[in-house]
Amino acid sequence: MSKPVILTGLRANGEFHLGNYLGAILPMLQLQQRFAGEYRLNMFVPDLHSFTTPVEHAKLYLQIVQNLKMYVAAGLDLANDDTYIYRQSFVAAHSELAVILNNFTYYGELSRMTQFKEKGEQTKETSVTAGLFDYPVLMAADILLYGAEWVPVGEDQRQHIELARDIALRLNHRFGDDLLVVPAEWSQQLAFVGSGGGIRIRSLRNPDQKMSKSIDDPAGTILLSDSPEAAAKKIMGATTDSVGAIHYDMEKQPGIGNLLQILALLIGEPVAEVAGKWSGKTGYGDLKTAVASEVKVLLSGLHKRLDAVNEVELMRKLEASEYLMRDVAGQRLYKIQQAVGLRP
Ligand code: AQP
Repeated sequence: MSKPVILTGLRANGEFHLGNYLGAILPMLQLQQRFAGEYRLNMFVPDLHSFTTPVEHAKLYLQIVQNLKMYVAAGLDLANDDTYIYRQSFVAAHSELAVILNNFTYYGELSRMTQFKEKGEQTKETSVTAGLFDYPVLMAADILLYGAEWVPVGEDQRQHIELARDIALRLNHRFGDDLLVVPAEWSQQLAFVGSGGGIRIRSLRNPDQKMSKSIDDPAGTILLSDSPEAAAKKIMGATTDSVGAIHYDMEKQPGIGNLLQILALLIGEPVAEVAGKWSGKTGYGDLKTAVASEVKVLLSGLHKRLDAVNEVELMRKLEASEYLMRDVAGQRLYKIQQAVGLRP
């Protein structure tokens, strides 16, 4: 258990989309391959985070299992002994630590979180909950409980990683430097992940907005469950611009930039290289066709592997990981409880 820890989680508030895959799942799988044996890998489902925005509760439990199956279909190697998959709500220490950390986090800090402001706007009619406001503190607990220095996530989670760092530094300053492992700075996180870091896939219909599970944007969002043909159609209908020539300029041509980014990640080449190949070309349709073809390959492969996932094996791994994580997290929680005066 002394290996350095890489940790990431994806809420189960809906089906995964292409942004989740390219921004979080793929980087994690690449890290699993690159660092097998050297690092411990925690890939968990932050299920308590799932209803910080509205969900259909009756479908949540099945959605969680379905999303776990998608990790495996995407290539997560369950046989790897350093890989742990678990559900946050099955390890009670997450919630307990979040309550403690709440008292070391300031209202002003949480009010400045862009995700809170954006999601608050989206859920206005149904009212914003304290759960949404407190989301980054629970996320800090998710990270700090396991001493994870490396947390590969999409660009939208950057502020939350920075807050987790601030909270860890604050507690260490107050109670001693060996209390918590401080997550690495954002620039180091990006360098660690390599080309997969800092990614923000945009909606195909509204490229000023990120592709998202909770925004009702069916034509702009490619779900991993979409049929390859339906997904290709969405790509072909993607909003572009009237410039008339392809340039990688996210300010002036966000729709084109988004397509270039998706293509680069799918074929595993740096976006600068892919953008260079397409630069100045006038055929937006050709670019869309190239992206659509790669998306079709991805989805048909995923669907085939999803059907073949052995659910019994998956549940066995899940329960064994949860059993172990309760112990790992419990030990760290106890140290923190001692530091703040709750234990002798
Ligand atoms: N559009 C995106 N581009 C790149 N990465 C993305 N992620 C989410 N959207 C994009 C990354 O996926 C992981 C899932 O995080 P989450 O489950 O907490 O969900 P989220 O960040 O709130 O975004 P979602 O999945 O679209 O859900 P909504 O918008 O419904 O809340 C994270 O690593 C995230 O960076």
